[in-house]
Amino acid sequence: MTDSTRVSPEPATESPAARPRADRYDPKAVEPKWQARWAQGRVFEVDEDPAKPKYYCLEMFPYPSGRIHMGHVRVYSIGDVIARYKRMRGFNVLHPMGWDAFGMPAENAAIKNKTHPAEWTYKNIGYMKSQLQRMGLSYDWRREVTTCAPEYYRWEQWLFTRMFQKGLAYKRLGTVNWCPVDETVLANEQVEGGRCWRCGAEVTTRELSQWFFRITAYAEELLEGLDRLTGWPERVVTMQRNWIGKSVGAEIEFDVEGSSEPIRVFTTRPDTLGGATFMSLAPEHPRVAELAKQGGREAEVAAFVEKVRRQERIRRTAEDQEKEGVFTGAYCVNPLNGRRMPIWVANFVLMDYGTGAVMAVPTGDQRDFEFARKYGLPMVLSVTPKGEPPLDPAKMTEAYTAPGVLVNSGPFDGMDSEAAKDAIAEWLAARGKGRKTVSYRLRDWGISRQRYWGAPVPIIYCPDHGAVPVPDDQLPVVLPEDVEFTGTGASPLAKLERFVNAPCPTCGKMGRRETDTMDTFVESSWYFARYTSPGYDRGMFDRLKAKYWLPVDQYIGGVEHAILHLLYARFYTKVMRDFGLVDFDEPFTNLLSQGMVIKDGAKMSKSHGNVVDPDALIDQYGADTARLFSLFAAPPEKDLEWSDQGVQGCFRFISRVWRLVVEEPDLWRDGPEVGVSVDREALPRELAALRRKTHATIKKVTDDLDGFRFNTAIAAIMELVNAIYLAREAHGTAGAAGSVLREAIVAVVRLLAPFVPHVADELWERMGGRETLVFQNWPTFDPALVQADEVLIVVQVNGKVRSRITLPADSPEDDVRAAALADARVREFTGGKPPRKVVVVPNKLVSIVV
Ligand code: ANZ
Repeated sequence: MTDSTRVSPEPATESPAARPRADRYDPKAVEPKWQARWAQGRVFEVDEDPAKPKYYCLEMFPYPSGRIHMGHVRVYSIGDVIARYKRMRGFNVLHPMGWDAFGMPAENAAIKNKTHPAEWTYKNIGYMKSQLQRMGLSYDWRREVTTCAPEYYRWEQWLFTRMFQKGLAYKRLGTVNWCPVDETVLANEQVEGGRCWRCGAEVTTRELSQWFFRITAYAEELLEGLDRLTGWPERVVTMQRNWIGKSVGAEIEFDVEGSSEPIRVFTTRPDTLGGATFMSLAPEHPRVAELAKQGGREAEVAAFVEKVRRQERIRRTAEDQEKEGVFTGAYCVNPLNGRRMPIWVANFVLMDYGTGAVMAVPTGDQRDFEFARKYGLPMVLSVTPKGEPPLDPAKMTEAYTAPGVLVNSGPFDGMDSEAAKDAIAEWLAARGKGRKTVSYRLRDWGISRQRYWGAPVPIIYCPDHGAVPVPDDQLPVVLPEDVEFTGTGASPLAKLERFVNAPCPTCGKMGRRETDTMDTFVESSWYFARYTSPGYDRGMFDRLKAKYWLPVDQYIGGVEHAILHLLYARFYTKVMRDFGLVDFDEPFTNLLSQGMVIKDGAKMSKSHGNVVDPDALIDQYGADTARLFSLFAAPPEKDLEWSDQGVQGCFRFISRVWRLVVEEPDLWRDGPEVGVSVDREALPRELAALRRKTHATIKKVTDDLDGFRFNTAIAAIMELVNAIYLAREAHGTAGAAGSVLREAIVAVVRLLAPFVPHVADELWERMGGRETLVFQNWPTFDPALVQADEVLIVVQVNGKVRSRITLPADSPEDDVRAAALADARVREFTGGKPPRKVVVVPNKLVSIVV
């Protein structure tokens, strides 16, 4: 359980209805007023200011689907608290917002409702922007970036042409989802349970020529860089590491009987080579047909390959998947011992990993073990446990995969298996039969989409010059607007002759324009840089401005983007760096991955029918309550369980703070910033305690905000508010009590400013504060008062120090005496007997005489 659930925001007994109406907290009056003031004062607009430290706070921008949902409320509240807090700490804060505006839903809507994707998208943007503005988020709206605007994707096309010239963008065959009924390519999102989202037909795959970004060229750097991302959650770093999937091993060549072309395998266990008894090829391996022909088993092999093609890729590699294969009839030769090895085709070998060929070692690898048992293939031991009699392959029930010593391995017999990995790789290398190598799971990034609503790939195919990049002065290649959406056949762009027919930029001969558009992940790979100079028309961004603002100091977004978006943005950053556009390696110094919003045990979503509409929430309680609840109900990285009572509690808490200020106008006669001028010694105990609590709370909220523990920060403010009510009841508001209360209430309002900015500004104004809290300094605490919260008291027995006890400062003398006498160390010396004399020096010393 978190701290925040232990502190009840408000005793349920107090009823706001008891107050006269004019004094009531009314977010409908407060919030629009302050939103207008902020906009008028342009308080969130920032420019480069070398005199101030910069802070770039960024939340992942939304897809303009139509309306914001509670997940948006949560992530944007988190980002806004950080931005507002850093502003109060004196940073020059860049906090922008924009729209990830290309993508399938707009096109699907066009097919269904006959509205143009652009119209649908811009309408949604307009509405969602008004929703975000109602939340009082502190964005510099001048910097709004919309990725479907030609002025944005122009620069993406510009970089594409550079990447093409450097070989970082290239075209090759790739697999796409294909609907045989609509005769169209489907995006992954359009495949629902293996069927076409539109017509329900079973989806098949097709090989199409596609564009790729060579992200694998950066595999090692993307992996290594993870070690330096100390501001990222460990779990995201681990997910990226696994996705890149580096394996160190060897490539080994096996001569094929009756062929001059050897087959290369990739293995992480060259030490097991002596136990390799057959070879397994991926069904898609280019040598399969030739070998089956040579082995006279063409029909069997072709039937098997066709069957595997229909199996899903994930299924093929799952551990419980039945291992299946077929013999090609051909043989190769083990380079270590000359053994003849049958060549098989197996469903669990994938073409896009390693070399698509595996040397099978049934005694060392579990899949090979099962495969060999099933098809009666030979088993030879090569690694066996150290210091034990060798295993007997006939009696093994599973493969032996741990390290051990080598047997049946010729010159390497008796060698430690770990040492043998290198030794065998070197032995092979010396004979031209292999070499040490590294393999990555990471694949090149397929960016081609056979869709309309995306940035066109800026290439023209010329009969003489092949693929020619569109020159800079012809960019952007603008997406034509007057197209027809049927959802069937080729992409709408391919049917548009006006678009397709284009002269070759090199020779002027009529060519054909590329009709593929780019994956929307390309736009989101660099938008953070565009915010630094959104209107810039001489490049992707103004380098000087980018130099001031970048990299992003704090990035915030859902963990569902832990791999692809964050990996692509890291890759793109390194590409931009290598083109001299930026001078850093990583785009996001710190990352916060917020949890989901849950209701009734399930993720809040339309499909679960448990959605709470942010508009309704704001209508009823106001944006400040919506923000406060989404920050209070859970730590940011955990899931947030929706609770109507929690929302009401947050509203009541704000009302309670409101009353503290408006019920005591006399406290504010001289404004909020009058210091506390009271004789500390003369303060009644509760008031001294309240002062300490005020300063301790400032310290705690500051520490918690630095650590993004928003929920415990809010809980601490709630506790302070409770203490203020108690002190006011006991001591009234006159004289010294008034000045201590004032100090406490002022602290509450200022500490609340990042969380509930509208009501905080309103109260600040009612207290006589100047302007808005946006630019007020963050409150500071008196370290002496914070330390004094607890004191260390020395306990002497007969004049000698025997123990030390910690007690709340200013504890009553009786409490101190009792605690000292009960201390275990003290009792050793008093023998538990009643003392002759006890002297208490407050907050310092207890002297016991026995
Ligand atoms: C022989 C061997 C013996 C292997 C042994 C393992 C254990 P990781 O660690 O994931 O990189 N392999 C290689 N390419 C493959 C492909 N395209 N599809 C399926 N499996 C493939 O795995 C590397 C190991 O996976 C390689 O090492 C190879 O099997 C298999 F006792 O080679 B090994």
